[in-house]
Amino acid sequence: LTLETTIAGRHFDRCLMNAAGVRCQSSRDLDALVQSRAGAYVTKSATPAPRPGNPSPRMATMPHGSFNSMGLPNNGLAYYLDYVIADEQKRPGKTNFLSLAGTSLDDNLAMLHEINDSAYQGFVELNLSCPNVPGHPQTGYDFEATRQTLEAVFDFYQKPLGVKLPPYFDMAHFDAIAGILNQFPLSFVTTINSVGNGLLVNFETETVAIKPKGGFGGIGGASIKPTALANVRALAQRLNPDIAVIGVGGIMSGRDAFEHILCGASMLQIGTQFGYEGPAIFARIAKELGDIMLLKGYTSIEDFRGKLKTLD
Ligand code: RRO
Repeated sequence: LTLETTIAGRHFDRCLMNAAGVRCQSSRDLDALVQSRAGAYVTKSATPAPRPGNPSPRMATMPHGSFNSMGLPNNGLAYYLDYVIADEQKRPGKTNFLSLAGTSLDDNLAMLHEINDSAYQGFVELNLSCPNVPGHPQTGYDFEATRQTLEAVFDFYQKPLGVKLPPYFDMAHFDAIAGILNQFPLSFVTTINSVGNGLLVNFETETVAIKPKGGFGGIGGASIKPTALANVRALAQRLNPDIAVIGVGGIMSGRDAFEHILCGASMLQIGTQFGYEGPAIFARIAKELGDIMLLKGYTSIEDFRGKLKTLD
């Protein structure tokens, strides 16, 4: 029995990794991911220069999830690019993910030029869906801006790249975004980012729960699994088969991982629950997923990936 997977011709020993943003900001965080049973890691979304992010409190726990408006705190592109290049030298042949989230198209293009000219061989996950930077709408909700971004990127960028998308909630929007993504040589799409701009109310204090943006923030964790599964499924059904779907949203158990794969995911990212549980989660979920596959008689994820049945 194997949990291996392939994305754009790159092999991964296990189809489990962290979701961008969670426990991946410092080299210490990233070292812990390297040491864990994750099949890969993704670095905290980078901007050209380091950013402190939004004022605290900027994260809250919920009974069935998480709530954040971090505001893109990160150590700047050079920090993450140095880390991933050094890691590739230490562990040749291992592919990882460098996440980028410039707050303008120019910032994204400047970072991609730097990466294109560097020794980095791995994947870039271009984040088109950060919900938490005041004054900056999520690019993924603007179909024309998304198309223009990808035009400008693929005009020069030569290395494997995918995009991190916000959740969509309408069949017409699934059609529209897939129609655009299919025009470009993307290696993967990662779906979904947090469900943006929810509002958490503290009943006792009659206040909002977090300080940035008047209390509005992105929802993660168990509560968003149905939305995540819908986005994985809808995109897997619409995208060119050479664009892999990376599933993220509400994975807390091997069963959740199994459901994401049934919907079409080739790789699974864990955010909220990785934040709560730490790097040991990857061994736990791998074991639980392996046990389910054994019980069902599957020996690789390709045996059931995308094979969710409908009732008609
Ligand atoms: O840093 C954040 O506030 C953040 C980002 Br960039 C993102 O893409 N998703 C999220 O939930 N938080």
